[in-house]
Amino acid sequence: MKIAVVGATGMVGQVMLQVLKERNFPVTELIPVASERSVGKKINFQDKEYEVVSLEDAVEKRPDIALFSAGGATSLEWAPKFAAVGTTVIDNSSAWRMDPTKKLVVPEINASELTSADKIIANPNCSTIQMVMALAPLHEKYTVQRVVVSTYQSITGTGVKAVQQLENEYRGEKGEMAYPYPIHKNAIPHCDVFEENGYTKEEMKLTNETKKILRDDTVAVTATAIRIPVVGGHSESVNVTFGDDFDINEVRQVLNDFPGITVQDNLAVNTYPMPIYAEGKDDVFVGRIRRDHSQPNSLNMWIVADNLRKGAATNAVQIAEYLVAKELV
Ligand code: 2RA
Repeated sequence: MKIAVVGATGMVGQVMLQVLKERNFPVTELIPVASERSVGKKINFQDKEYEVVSLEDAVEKRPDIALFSAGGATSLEWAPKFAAVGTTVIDNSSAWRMDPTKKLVVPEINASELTSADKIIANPNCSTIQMVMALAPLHEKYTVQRVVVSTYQSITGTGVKAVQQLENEYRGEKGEMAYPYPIHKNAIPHCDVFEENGYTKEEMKLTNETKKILRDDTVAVTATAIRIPVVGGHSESVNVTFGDDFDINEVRQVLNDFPGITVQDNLAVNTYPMPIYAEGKDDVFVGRIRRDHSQPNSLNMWIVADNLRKGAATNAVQIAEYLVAKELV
């Protein structure tokens, strides 16, 4: 497979290369793509050295699959150009996610929707992926009616500038700000930009993308997305109300049986998910599963995942693996 990674020098792009290597994805030729200032840089991949090329040059190489993580504007302009030469694009930006003609895919949930006609496929937002991974099997069993989610998001979701800001603040040094406020010893209720309705784009992604992936517009989701000084992954406190009642032990079993989920839920020995243990792993970790006694058919759970892996790079590579396995590329 001729694989392009667009945004190869960025944080998610680097993890995409790592995941392709770890999972022995059948790469016969890698086409690392980045902005003009990175063109010519050398990248080592599977014991070979590749040169970073421009988008123009990458299209001409006609890759079989292009993994994009280069921002929405680049995706809107260039994904159609790659698709036009027969490349299947898997895009990690928000550009195509809510386009009714494009599939929004978490492989364990809805990869079966994919066909060879899908030449631009959207990777959901990181905070959406980990939440729907837990909601999907429970929706199937008990019918999710309403979700109230508060997220505690890693600064790696913002990128290198945010990590640098935190490191500077640790050292008491001034530097470029990724956020309007200090992030060290702080929690900022502001992920992405605010919309007219008082919610941020990040919060509306949780609301809108969840409905599309679960293929059920009746699922009501309200979200509060918080940025915290953590690097290992995103954490989410999720309250769910179902149409049907449930047995809490059966809920744990349903979750643990779902591919890609690990239940960590044993209070007797302080076992619950945390970003320091989720970092670098591909599973979604679920714990603190407990009935919400304040209202019928409701429960709380705590969901943690590495936002750069299952929240971005690994999910995209898993979509590519599905396409190859089903001979859709
Ligand atoms: C964030 N989900 O965490 C967004 C984009 N990665 O900032």
